[in-house]
Amino acid sequence: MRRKPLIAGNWKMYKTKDDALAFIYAVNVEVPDKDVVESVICAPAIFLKDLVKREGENLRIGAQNMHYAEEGAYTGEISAAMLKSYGVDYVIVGHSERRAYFNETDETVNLKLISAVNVDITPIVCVGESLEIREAGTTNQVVKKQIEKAYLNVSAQDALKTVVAYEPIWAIGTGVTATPEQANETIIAIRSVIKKLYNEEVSEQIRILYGGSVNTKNVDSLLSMSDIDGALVGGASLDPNSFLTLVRAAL
Ligand code: G2H
Repeated sequence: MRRKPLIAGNWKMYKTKDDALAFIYAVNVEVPDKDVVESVICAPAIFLKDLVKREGENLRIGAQNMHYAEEGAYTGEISAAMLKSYGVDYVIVGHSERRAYFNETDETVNLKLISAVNVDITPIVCVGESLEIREAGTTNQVVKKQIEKAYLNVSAQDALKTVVAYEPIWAIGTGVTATPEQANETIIAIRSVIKKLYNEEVSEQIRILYGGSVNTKNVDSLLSMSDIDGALVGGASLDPNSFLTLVRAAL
């Protein structure tokens, strides 16, 4: 892999405060050098302040969602500037669970991407197809549309400040992983969309992760593929030893 690998845990709605702190204490000192592999934990919003306070030299903390507006009458929401003010460095945008259950659309993904980059938070922009689409053979067209809409009005310079996560919906939390070849093939297609939107430099430099039932057993084969730059990991990121194994696989 020519691009710096990134392993991001997505805790989703798991753990209590004590669990979260125990994880950080266990993992912090063991995480490899951030100049070699970026290690990120995207935690529920309520834990962010405590986790950022305790993050070590090599671990970074991310949020799982944010609102796109700078500020306003949006009860219950959190802005990018609020996240930044607590030292949060990453945010997941457009995860399929948010698209499915919380009305996230390609349009809000685009606005959130722009808003995150504006305050120097790295958005991890999720795209991916349903099983129906995979079986119909239209994965590349669907993912192309998602990317084009997510990056609308985003300059090449700002696109380079983002990370893409390709997460086929049929592989999320199901135990069914896309084969390394399937994942790589779609990620190559995403890179060619980015090349068309911008240029070769952006498409070669932007990092694209795979997500969907990544675990300690399949991570090596996924990361060995030419265009997979890391992983967005749900279930297997909850246990400290499992997370560390995933991160070390990217070394
Ligand atoms: C996909 C992934 C993390 P899991 O949602 O974003 O979860 O690894 O549990 O499939």
